[in-house]
Amino acid sequence: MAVNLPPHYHDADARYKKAQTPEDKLVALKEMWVLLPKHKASEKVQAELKTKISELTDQIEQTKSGPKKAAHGVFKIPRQGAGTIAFVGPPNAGKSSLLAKLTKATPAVAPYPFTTREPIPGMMDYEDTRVQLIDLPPIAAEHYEHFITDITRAADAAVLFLDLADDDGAAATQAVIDRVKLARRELVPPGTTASDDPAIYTLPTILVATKADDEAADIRLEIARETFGTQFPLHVISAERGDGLPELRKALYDVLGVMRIYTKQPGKPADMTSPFTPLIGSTVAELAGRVHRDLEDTVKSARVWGTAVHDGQTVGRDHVLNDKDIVELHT
Ligand SMILES: Nc1nc2c(ncn2[C@@H]2O[C@H](COP(=O)(O)OP(=O)(O)OP(=O)(O)O)[C@@H](O)[C@H]2O)c(=O)[nH]1
Ligand SMILES: [Mg+2]
Repeated sequence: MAVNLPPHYHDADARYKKAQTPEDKLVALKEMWVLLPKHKASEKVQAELKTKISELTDQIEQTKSGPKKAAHGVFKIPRQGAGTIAFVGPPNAGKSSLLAKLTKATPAVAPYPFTTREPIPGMMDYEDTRVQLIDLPPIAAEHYEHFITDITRAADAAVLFLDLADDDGAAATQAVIDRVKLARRELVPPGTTASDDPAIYTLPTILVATKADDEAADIRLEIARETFGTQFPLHVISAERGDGLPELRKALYDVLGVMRIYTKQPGKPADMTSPFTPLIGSTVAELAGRVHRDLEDTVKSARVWGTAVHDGQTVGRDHVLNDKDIVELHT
């Protein structure tokens, strides 16, 4: 879709391109953000601009906090699967234990805090899709690894942990929310619209209360519900006994807000083994862009088998697809 941009926007864009310092670039980008018309047709430009502003803000702050801490991109983890979910939580809460339960990854687990020092990815199978989970070092008021800021921006959602074996579990979890906020990461319930401030990165979040097998877990769970019950969807689990894990797997897939679309070639059966996973509400053109970059512009129509269509019905490039549709793209 074409976006009509006001002339001042192009002036700011020119200043951005000429700017020599990150600070000047950021000023120009923020002007562009204010001038950009915010509607459906400009969604892609909005997203690109937001990412640039967020990245540059992080970069400037990391440089300020000393060259040693500006470890930009040291732990860049390539995205894989239907989406990426970052584990944020207090020390010793059972983050690595959960990763070990849900994926084939083998992180160190130990009965003392600060065991995990680096991000550790793992792939969780969910039906015929896979979700990338990233275990992270613990977060506390006085303990924050700066690379977490980068890893969380690259994530689509977060799991926030609460330790039901710890009397101070709720306070420790609140400290995590507050600490990531200082790094401009806002943990919000799924379905919340993103912050208007492009420097703030919004992460749809599921709260996971761990160690439900602990003998005093029930009373601490009451406190957790009172503190966070309305703030985030809550899942109560025990990595040790396996309680709540099937439900959590589903929630981790659902929080990504994607659907499964199977593609087929004309005259051939559909490939039902590895679906594409565009965001719910995506059109034929958006799916085509995931199949191949160039296809997003060149696709003209599609034949669709699934819900809301007759089998094999021909639809246009702006047709909105539904979960589990089978699609044959035509250029
Ligand atoms: N009782 C019980 N203990 C658990 C459970 N999950 C983890 N633990 C224990 O909690 C301790 C910490 O587990 P980790 O998985 O290392 O916790 P973490 O959050 O990754 O810890 P850090 O990396 O240090 O932040 C270990 O002794 C685990 O065995 C559980 O479901 N029940
Ligand atoms: Mg750990």
